[in-house]
Amino acid sequence: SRRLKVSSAQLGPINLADSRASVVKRMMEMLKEADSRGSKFIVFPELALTTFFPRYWMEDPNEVEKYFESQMPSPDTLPLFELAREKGIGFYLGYAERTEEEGSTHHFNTSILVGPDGRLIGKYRKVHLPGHDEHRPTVPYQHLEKKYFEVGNLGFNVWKMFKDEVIVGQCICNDRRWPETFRVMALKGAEMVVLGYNTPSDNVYAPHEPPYLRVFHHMLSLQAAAYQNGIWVVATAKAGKEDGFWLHGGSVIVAPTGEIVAKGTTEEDEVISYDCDLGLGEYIRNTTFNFAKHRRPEHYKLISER
Ligand code: CDT
Repeated sequence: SRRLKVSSAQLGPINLADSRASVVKRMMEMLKEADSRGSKFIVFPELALTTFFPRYWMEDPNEVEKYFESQMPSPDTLPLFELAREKGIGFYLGYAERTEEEGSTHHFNTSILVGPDGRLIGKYRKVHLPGHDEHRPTVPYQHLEKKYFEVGNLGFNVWKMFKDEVIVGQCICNDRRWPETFRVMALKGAEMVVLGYNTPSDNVYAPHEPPYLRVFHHMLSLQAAAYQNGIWVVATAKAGKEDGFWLHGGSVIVAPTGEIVAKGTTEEDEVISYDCDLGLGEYIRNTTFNFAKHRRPEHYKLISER
């Protein structure tokens, strides 16, 4: 059967004082660990190179720019790309992207898929940007993704990876809470969807929501998405307390049956791995969720209109 050994490489906290080079070093250590387990594909978190900076209100555009990458690989990330290529490992990486397009500068919350040969295979720019764009002086921290990023302009796509053995889709953090994200990629043939996330343990808009419920909603979304589309889902956290601001862990690998087959137990740098049977989702996609046979898109029109 077709198999792919996958690892999720969760990062513990990245504080404001931590350099990109120090973070890349941590990622390289985890890549070596994944390699020693025989993994061929590693999923790193969203905005993996810096602290989760959208929690900070910044008025000076030059201060904001410090968190963005204008090229990838960048000088700081190049050693990670080189090590991955040397080991023949593909990966997913999230970062803040600054790009010049049609004569103006744009900022996106971006992820890329890199093949085991070091080639850039695919890019995704986050579509569902949570939070707000105005300063909220009364809350303990901000969630300014709507201020610092534009809505992604590339849509939800899928790519053939590993000698065309598997069709992989990618998304980022809040996208995982929206069923449409996974359904569009599944309709394009995705067999595995990978993503990174930074999720505060408390809900700044609803302080009564306890941390356990935040983790439950995270798992619920991923498990439902995996089962309802017959796909593997790999989700990787940036976790722990970044300068005191708590992000929950719970990195997981979910089978197309909706079952969790590997799960992180810490909020620190941690690698979890699983040898995925890529054919496992076929029976689901051929029976209960046989899209061609059973979907009724004529009754779903409202979804794309509103
Ligand atoms: N990074 C990210 O998208 N985090 C959001 C937090 C939402 S609370 C404003 C998430 O959905 O996990």
